[in-house]
Amino acid sequence: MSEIRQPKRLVDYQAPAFVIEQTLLRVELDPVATRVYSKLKFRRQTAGSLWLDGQALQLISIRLNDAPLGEDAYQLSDKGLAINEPGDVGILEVVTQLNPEQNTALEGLYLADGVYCTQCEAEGFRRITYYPDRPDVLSVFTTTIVADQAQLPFLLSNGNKIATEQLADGRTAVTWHDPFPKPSYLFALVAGDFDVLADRFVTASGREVVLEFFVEKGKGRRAAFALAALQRAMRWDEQRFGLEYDLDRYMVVAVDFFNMGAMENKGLNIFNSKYVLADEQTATDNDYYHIESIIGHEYFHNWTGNRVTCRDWFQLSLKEGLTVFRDQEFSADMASATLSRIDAVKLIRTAQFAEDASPMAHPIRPEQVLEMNNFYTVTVYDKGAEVIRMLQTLLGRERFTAGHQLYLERHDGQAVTCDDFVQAMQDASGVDLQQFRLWYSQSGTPEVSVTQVYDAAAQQLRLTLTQHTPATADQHSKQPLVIPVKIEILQPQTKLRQQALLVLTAATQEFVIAEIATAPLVVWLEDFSAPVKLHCQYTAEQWLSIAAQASNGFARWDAMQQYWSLMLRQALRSNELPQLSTELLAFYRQLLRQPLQDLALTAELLQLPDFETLAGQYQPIPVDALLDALQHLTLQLATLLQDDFSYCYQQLLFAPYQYQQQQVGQRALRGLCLSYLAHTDAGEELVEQQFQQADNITDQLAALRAGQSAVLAANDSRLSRLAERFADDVQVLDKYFSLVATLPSEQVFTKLEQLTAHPAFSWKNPNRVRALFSAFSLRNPQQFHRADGQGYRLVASVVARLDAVNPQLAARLITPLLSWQRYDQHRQQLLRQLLQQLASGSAMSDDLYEKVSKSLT
Ligand code: B3K
Ligand code: ZN
Repeated sequence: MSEIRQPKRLVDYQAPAFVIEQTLLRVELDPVATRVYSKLKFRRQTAGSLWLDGQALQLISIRLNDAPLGEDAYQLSDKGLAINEPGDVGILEVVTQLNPEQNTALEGLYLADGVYCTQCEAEGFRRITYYPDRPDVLSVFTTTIVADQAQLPFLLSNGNKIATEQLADGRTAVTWHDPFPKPSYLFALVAGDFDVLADRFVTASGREVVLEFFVEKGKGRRAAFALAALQRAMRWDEQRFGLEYDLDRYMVVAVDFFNMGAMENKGLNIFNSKYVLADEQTATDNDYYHIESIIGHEYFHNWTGNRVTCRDWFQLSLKEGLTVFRDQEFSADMASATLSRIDAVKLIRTAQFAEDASPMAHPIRPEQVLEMNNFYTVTVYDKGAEVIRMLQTLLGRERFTAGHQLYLERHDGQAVTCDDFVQAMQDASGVDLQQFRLWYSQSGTPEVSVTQVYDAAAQQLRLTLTQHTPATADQHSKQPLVIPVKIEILQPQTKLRQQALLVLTAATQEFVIAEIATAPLVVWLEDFSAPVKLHCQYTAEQWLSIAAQASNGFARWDAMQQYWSLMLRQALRSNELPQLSTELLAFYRQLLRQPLQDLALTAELLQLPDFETLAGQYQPIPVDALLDALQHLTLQLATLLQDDFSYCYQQLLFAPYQYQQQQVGQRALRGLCLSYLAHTDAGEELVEQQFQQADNITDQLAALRAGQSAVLAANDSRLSRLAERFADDVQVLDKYFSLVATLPSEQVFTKLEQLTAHPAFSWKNPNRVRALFSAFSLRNPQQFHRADGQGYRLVASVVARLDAVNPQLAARLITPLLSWQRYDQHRQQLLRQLLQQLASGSAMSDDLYEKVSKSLT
C-alpha cells in the first residue's frame, strides 16, 4: 500500500463549466452487451473543457453536433472523457457498451436474479454512460428502454410513460419522461417481471397519484403494508410540512440484490426487498417499524433531496440528516414516540460514538473524501439528524417549520449547501446561528459535565455545565458548540416538576433557577437533546428515582441505562462481579407485577444495556470483564426475579397477530421476560412452547433468541425446523443466518462455514452476506473479540474475498476491525496485523484503501 491515492477536498469545489439542459437516453438491454445511446444538449457556464465522468465503460462512438468527433478532439482516460473545444452550446452523442451481468458491485446498471436494476448514487451513473456525474448538474431526462417484453414485461424509468413502440425485430421500446430537472444520481431504470400491487392517493389539493409496488412474483400480498405506509407518509408530509407529491405516478420496485436499504430515485424508488415485503410469518415487529420508516424516508426525499438537492457530495447531510430527522418525526407519530427516540439514541451511542472514536472520524459535513460511498455513515445520517433536531429544539417547532418551508421555497430546483439550509433557518427565525454552524464542521463527541448546588435558604438551584470535545483522528483542536440541554426539575417531596432548556455556548456556564422550594432532582439531557456524552455524578439510588419518577419515558429509560453503566463501572473498578441491590430488585419487581401502560417501554427498562453501548464508555474496552459482568447480571436477574418474570409472562396473552402498538408492546415485554426465563429451569419448556404456539415470526424469533443465549438443548432442533419451513423464503432465511451467526460459542465458526454452502447463500448477495457476517461482527461480541483472534481473522478473510466482488460491501464489513486502538494491547496487535496483511495483499478498491490506510496511520 505504498502508493498514495488523492482524496477530493471540499475547499476545491468548482462550479461545472457546462450544464446539460436535456438528456436523452436509449438503453438497449442485453445481459452482457447493453448499449447506451446518449444525446446531451449542453450549454457553457464558465471557461473550461466539457468533462464527462465514465468508469468501466466501453466507448463505441462520439459525435458532436451531428459529426463524428476526431480522436484529437477529446481525451479518454479510465476516469472519463474530456472534450477540448465543444463550443458554447451543442449536442453531444455518445454510445457506450456495458456488461450488466458481470456487474457484481451493484453500482450502475446490473442484472441480478433476472432483473435489470440501477443504483446511481453517489457516482454510479458514470458506469452507465459518460456524463458530468455530479449533483450540481441538473437535467431533464427522457429515457427509452429497449428489450424483449416477453421476457421483461415491465420496463420502468423516472417520470411519466410517454410512448410504447413495437420494433420490427420483436423488441419493445418504452419511453419515459421526467419533467423535473435532476442530477444523474437520481436516474433509475428497472426491467423485469413482477407482481404489481397498485392503489392511488389523492393529494391535499385533489390531484390523483397512482401508486405501484413491483415485487418478486408470488409476493404481491406482502407489499400491502408498505403501500399503506406510503399513503400515510404522503398524508403526513402534507400535514406536518405542507408538502405534496408532484408527479402523477409513484413507483417502488423491491429487489433482493441491493447494497443498502433503498434509493429515492425520482418517481421510481428502488428498495431492498427486506424493507418492502412483510407479513406476520416473515417480518418481525421491528421489520414493520423499519419498513414504515424507510418508505417514509425515501418518500420525504422527494422534497428534501430531489426538489432541493446537494451542490456536492460533501453536503450529503443536507439531504440525509434532514430526511432522517423527517422520518424519525414520522415514525414517532405513527408508532411509539418514546420507542422511536430510544431506537435513534441507541444508534448514536453505539455506532456513531464509535465512529467518532475511530480512524474514520469526520464531521457531518466531511472535508475530504476518497470514495464517497464510504461517507454514507451514521455520522452524516444520524448525527446529521440530531443536528437538525437541535435546531428544532432551539428555534421551537413553529419557527423551525417556517425555516424548513423557506429553505424549500428559496431553493426549489437548485443544488445547494448545508450553509444555505442554516441560513434559511436563521432568516425565518431571526435567531443568529453563527456558532451553531460549528456542528457542521467539527467532528467528535462533545462531553458535557454537570454539577448542581441547591441553596435551600435562597430556594435557588445553581447548575454548572462545562463542555469539552476530545480530539478526533481527523481534527485536533475543538471549539465550544451550541448545546441545547433540556432538563426536568423534579421535587420529589412535593411532586412538583418543571421543564427548562439550558443553552450552553461557552466552555463553562452557570445557570440559576429560582423558586425551587424543596430539594430537587434534575433529569439531564431529556430526550437526548444534544448528541453528547453527559457526565453527572448521581448515585445508583438517584438514577433509580429518575427511572421511577421522570415524566418523560425516554428519560426513564436513559436513567436505567445510566444506572447499569454505573453499577458495571463500579464493579469493574473493584474487580468484582456486580451485585443487585434491594432497591433495584424492588423496582424491577414492581415493573413486572404492574407494568407501565407502555409495555414496550417497560421492556426497555428491564433490559440491560448492550455491549456496544457500554464499550463506548471505556478506553481501552475491557471486553472480557464487560461480557462476564453482563452475563452474570442476566443470570442474577433471572434467578432472583424468576417468579416475577414468570408472573408477567403469563399475564401477557397471545392474540392473533396485528402490527399495532399495544400488541407490539406485549410481544416486546413477553420476549424480554422469556429472555430471562430461558435461563431458569422452566426455560426449555417455555421457549419451546412459545416457538410452537406463536402465529408470527416476532414471537418465534424471540423464543429462538432466548433459547440461544441460554444455550438450551433443543436450540438446534428449533433452528432446523425454522430453516426447513422457510427453505425457499430468503426473508426468513436471513433471520436464520443471523441467529446462527450470533451463537455465543466456538461452534459458530463451523456453522458459519457450513452456511456459506447453503443453497440460498451467495457471496454476490449483500443481504445474505450481511445476515451472516455483519450479524457476527456486530452482534456476537463474545466470539468476534475472541482473544485467540479467530473472530477477527474470519471477518478479515471475508472482507478480502468480497473486495473483488463488491467493494462497497467489503468496506462496510471492515468497520469493526478498524478501531484497534480501542482494545487492549493483545487485541490491538491481532487487529493491526490483519489490517497490515490486507494492505499488503493484491490491489485494493478505493473503498477499502481509504479505510485501511486511515486505520494504519
Ligand atoms: N440515498 C440513498 C443512499 C445511497 C447510498 C449510496 N452508497 C438512500 C437514502 O439515504 O435514502
Ligand atoms: Zn436518505
